[in-house]
Amino acid sequence: MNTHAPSAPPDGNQIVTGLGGFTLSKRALITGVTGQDGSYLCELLIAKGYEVHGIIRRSSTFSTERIEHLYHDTHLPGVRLRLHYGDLLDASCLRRLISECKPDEVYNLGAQSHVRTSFDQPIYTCETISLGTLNLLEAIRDYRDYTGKDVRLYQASSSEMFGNTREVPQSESTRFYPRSPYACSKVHAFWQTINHREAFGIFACNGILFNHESPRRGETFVTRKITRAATRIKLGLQETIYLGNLDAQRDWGFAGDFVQAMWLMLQQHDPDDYVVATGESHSVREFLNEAFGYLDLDWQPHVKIDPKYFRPTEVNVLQGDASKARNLLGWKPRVRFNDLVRMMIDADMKLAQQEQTLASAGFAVRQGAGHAEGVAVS
Ligand code: NAP
Ligand code: F7E
Repeated sequence: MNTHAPSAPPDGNQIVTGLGGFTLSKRALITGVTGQDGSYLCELLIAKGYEVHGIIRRSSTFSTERIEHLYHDTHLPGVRLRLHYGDLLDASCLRRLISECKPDEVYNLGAQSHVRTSFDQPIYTCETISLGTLNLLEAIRDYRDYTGKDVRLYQASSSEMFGNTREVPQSESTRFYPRSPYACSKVHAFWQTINHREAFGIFACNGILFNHESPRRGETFVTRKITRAATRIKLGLQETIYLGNLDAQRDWGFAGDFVQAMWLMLQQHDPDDYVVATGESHSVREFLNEAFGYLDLDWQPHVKIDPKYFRPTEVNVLQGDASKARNLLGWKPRVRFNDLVRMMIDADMKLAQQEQTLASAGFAVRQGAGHAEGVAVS
């Protein structure tokens, strides 16, 4: 494996000096590299001069759309992103990848991350999140025990763990009350991470991240479902969007800001757990107002309620208090709610315009998740 940095990374912090005065870049291993956060984190780490290794699942179609712009033929010199097949459920593969990649930092972002889906697939959700995290922690522990090399771990914990709490805003000291198989699994992974830290001295941090969105957000999460539908409605490609609970409130931030906090946690002297949030909470209804309003549209005639999008147990209000991250990590969000909505609408408008061009040329156009309700469980 080529570990030599081809050129000086922009952030001098990230250089470690090897034997003989070579500069070696830090190495990171990311699970969930093909997801929304994985793609932003990959960009951040590459910009900081890291050599990034990503674990992808084998699939009959490509799942690398979000990181295509970062991927180059690994036969070329100086390549910074390398992809490996693997799965969080495959413990032996994780062990092998850690001993081959020799990462300084591991970011565990892989998960069945859809809360509504977790009610339909609770066991699979639990396996990927709870067992998957434990598989990774154990691989790191064994690697450290055999080689003496410390590996730092970031665990993607979630505000969903606060669930039905009555405390607003929620901070690191708020009691968890998970309300879905997804959230229960994340609570298990959260404590497993802390236990490996306390029992085995692993440098492992939980980032308790509140909802964060972007133009790369999966199309069945409510924000992207709305921005995809609103732009398609604006161009006459779609008439209606079917949604569930419009009263739920979320603290929505920008994924590009949130991955900075992940990295900062692993640069500290001691491992710890941090809430990462904007501190601002809005309802799904307000998101609709903002998104359709930006397009000079009234959302009401276009939105229909479909009970299948209600959750058996809902999380009503999430609003984070990220004082600890602000004070200890120096982290703060740059993108506020209105700008986030506009960023997503602007990006989806480009997509809708491409679809319109294709449609007018007689090509079949893929329908947005907000329209293809028959298939998508969102
Ligand atoms: P996402 O877009 O849904 O991406 C999930 C990633 O996990 C994908 O790369 C997926 O691979 C991978 N994955 C799924 N099952 C896997 C398995 N068994 N083994 C290995 N990889 C697997 O999620 P995200 O929004 O980027 O979120 C990243 C992490 O943060 C997740 O753990 C999520 O639960 C957590 N989180 C997210 C938020 C948020 O608001 N975004 C907030 C708090 C916590 P494929 O591409 O092959 O499906
Ligand atoms: O739902 C309501 C829904 O699916 C937000 C994941 O990244 O953030 C995300 O989980 C709210 C809920 O995200 C629809 O009932 C109404 O109250 O966009 P969502 P989520 O469940 O908050 C957390 C922090 C994570 O950790 C997760 O990985 O919107 N809602 N109507 C709807 N939601 C969806 N998906 N679809 C609807 O039609």
